[in-house]
Amino acid sequence: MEMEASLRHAIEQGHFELYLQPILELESGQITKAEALIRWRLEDGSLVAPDDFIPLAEQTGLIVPLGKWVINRAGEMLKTIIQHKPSLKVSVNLSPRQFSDKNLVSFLKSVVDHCGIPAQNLELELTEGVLIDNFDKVQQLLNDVRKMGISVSIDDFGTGYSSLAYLQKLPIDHLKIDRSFVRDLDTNDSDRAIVLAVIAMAHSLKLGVIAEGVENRQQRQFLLDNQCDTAQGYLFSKPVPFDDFCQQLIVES
Ligand code: G
Ligand code: G
Ligand code: NA
Ligand code: MN
Repeated sequence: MEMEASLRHAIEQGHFELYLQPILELESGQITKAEALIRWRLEDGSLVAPDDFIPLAEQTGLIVPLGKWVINRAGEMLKTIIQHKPSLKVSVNLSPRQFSDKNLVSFLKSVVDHCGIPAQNLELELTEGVLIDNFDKVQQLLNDVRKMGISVSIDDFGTGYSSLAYLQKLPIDHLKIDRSFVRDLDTNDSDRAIVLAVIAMAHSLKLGVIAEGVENRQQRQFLLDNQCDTAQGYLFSKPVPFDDFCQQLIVES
C-alpha cells in the first residue's frame, strides 16, 4: 500500500502507541515530567519511528487527526498518573500544522474536561519554526493556551533560526536545549559555551531549562554544576511504554 494510504488506515484503526520518556529534576533526581513520543505499530508487530512518518503526516494534514489522538491519549495517561503523582506533567509535541489548527484551544479544553485532569499537568512542546510565522497569531494562541493553565516549552532550542526577541515577548515557560549541543559536552568547548549561555539567558528571562539527550554521567554533572534545572536522555531512561513508565514512578516513590 502507498505510505499515505497506510498512514490514513493506521489512524482510522488506531495503530499507534504513545511512549513516555521521563524528565528528571537534576538536583533531586526525581521524575517531574514525561515527554510523549508517538510510535506506529505495524501489523507484523514492528515499530515505525516518528521521523519516518511525522513529516508525511505533516505534509498531508494527517498530523491533525493524529495529533488529536496523541493529546487524547496523553490526557488518559495523566488521569491514571496523577492518582500516584499529582504534580507530574506530560509534554506533547506539536508540529506547525497542528499549531495553526484553529480548533486547537477548544480541542485542548475538551480533552482536559473529558479526562477530568488539571490543565496544569499538560505541556506543549513547540519548535522555533512554529513561532516565527505570524507573530501576532502565535502570541494570541499561546496566551489562550497559557490562560487555560497549560505550559509551553520551546523544543530543540538553538537549532532554529529565529530572533531571540520572541523569547521575551511570548508567554513561554521552558527552553529545551537540543541534544546536538549536549552530545559532545565533555570535549567540545563551544558546545559548553552555548549550553552555559542558554541556561543563563533562560534563567534571566525566568524560564526553566531542560537538557535533552543526556547519555552519560559527565554530561549530567556538567549540567547539574551549571544550574540546568531538568534533563532527559538515555542515561535516565529511553522512551518507554506507559506501563513501564508507571513502574519507574512506583520504584522511585
Ligand atoms: O521518539 P523519537 O526520538 O524517535 O522522535 C523523533 C521525532 O519525532 C522528534 O523530533 C519528536 O519531536 C517527533 N515526535 C514524536 N512524537 C510526536 C508527536 O506526537 N507529534 C509530533 N508532531 N512529533 C512527534
Ligand atoms: O525532537 P525531539 O526533541 O522531540 O526528539 C526527541 C527524540 O530524542 C526522541 O526521538 C527520543 O527518542 C530521542 N532521545 C531521547 N533521549 C535521547 C538520548 O539520550 N540520546 C539520543 N541519541 N536520542 C535521544
Ligand atoms: Na519534543
Ligand atoms: Mn525535544
